[in-house]
Amino acid sequence: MTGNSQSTPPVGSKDTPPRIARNYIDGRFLDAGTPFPNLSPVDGRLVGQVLAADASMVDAAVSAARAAVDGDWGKMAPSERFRLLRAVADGIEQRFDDFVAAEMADTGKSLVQARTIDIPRGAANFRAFAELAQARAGECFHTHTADGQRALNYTVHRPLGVVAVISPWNLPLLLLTWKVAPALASGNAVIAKPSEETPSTATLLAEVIDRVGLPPGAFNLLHGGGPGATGEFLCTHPGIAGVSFTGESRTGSAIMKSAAPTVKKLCFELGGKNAALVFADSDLDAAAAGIARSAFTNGGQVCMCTERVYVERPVFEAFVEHVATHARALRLGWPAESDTDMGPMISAAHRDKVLGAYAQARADGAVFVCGGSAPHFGDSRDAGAWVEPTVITGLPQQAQALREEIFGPICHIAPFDTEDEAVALANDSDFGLAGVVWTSNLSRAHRVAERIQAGMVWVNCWYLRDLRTPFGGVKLSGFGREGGMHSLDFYAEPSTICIKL
Ligand code: NAD
Ligand code: 6OD
Repeated sequence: MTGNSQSTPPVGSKDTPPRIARNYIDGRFLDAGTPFPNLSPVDGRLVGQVLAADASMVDAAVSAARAAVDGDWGKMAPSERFRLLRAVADGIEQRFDDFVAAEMADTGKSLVQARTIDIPRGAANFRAFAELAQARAGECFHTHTADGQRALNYTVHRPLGVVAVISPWNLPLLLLTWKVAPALASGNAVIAKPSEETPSTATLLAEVIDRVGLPPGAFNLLHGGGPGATGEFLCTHPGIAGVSFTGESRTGSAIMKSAAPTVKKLCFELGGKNAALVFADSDLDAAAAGIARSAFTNGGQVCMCTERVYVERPVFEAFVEHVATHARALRLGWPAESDTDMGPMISAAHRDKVLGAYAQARADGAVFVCGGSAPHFGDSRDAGAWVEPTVITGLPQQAQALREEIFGPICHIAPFDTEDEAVALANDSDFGLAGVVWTSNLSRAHRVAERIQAGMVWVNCWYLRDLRTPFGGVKLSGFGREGGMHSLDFYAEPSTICIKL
């Protein structure tokens, strides 16, 4: 998996010059676009320049994508399409080290995480959706009407046409390919817009796709910002049939408005304010380690991260200390060091937002059990976007830190007395993405999991994934589901064909 068989230098590594993230339209990398810098959140150094696509480049990408759907890509035998997608997975693996270096350079995430989660999933997404789309069956009915007519009714699945996929910065390749792979597998032409914070692995993906030889226009990559920029241009464009978006709930609301005049099909994976319930009968060592993992992985910058923890009162105090012990042990280090546990926030702006939430929690009366500020390193990382893993207690349920997504390495822990109270506290949120239950009582596990108003509930684990299962949220956490056939259902519409017999 780690062989770096091609010669391209890793993006933005210390010993290579900064690279330019170019747009990819109609099978060509373009030098056009307005440059903006990509800065490392580790120490503020320049990773590279990014070329933002303007409205005319969005038009060009939509025209190229349309031509691909109407031409070679649309007419290609599905088996050939699936072969190409598997070749993209192979191509990611052949350049595994380049992808890992690029993801670390943009985000500062640890080598271990990039190697074990982000990049393997980039390849796995292409394989999974090639297989699922290949296995997809239509419906078929022999129809006998009351007045004696007979017919054969069957369904075919048609791609939407040109789709835009817009992704965030926290799991850049994983979340972009989670959309690109099923969209292509379903026969759409895709215009991908990664976050402006994380252009590098998307650019490498375009290089892989180019080398694999998808027909020009089947996959296009546009860099740039959101409001009043590339993202909004895509969401208002009449040539785009659907938008799959992952990001903040507020952004989802803005995209809904942009897409409304042209009635685009939408799928939204939005923010979370996820709760974990820890019952006294659980394996408390496993639960504390699991809560720490679910709160601090990727610096708490994962949509399913647990920011609210409710613990059964008899074990509350010991449990708080147990989680804090895990938090204190986390090593904030250089991304490439193998013992680094946690990297920085994605940007100085996001660090300030997270520290602002810490300050608000303090003002609202939170007790800081550990963390609560920016670390001091005494080296160039002091110019980066770091915050300490933080455990707090003592806030009322209405405090801002328990209502709004922080998206940083923090969890608040509060006690509960009864199962009903625990469920009510978990559900007392405008969000409904994920939940976690820790218990060794099997009946309780089923009973409580079913009552949590969230798209995904993990019991005695967290972020254990099967790519065939539905993934998504309720309330402010979005609508529509990705994963398995649910993704394919979004990217293709069934059409019924009725043959009179
Ligand atoms: P964001 O909403 O700021 O940006 C996401 C993407 O949308 C970026 O590519 C951005 O350029 C684009 N964008 C922004 N405004 C736009 C507009 N008006 N029109 C079109 N595009 C626009 O989110 P972020 O800060 O990159 O990511 C963090 C957020 O994403 C958190 O809220 C997190 O919970 C959420 N998230 C959710 C999931 C999930 O599966 N539910 C997964 C990852 C992240
Ligand atoms: O693992 C996935 O498929 C997925 N969609 C993860 C989302 C993570 C959010 O930050």
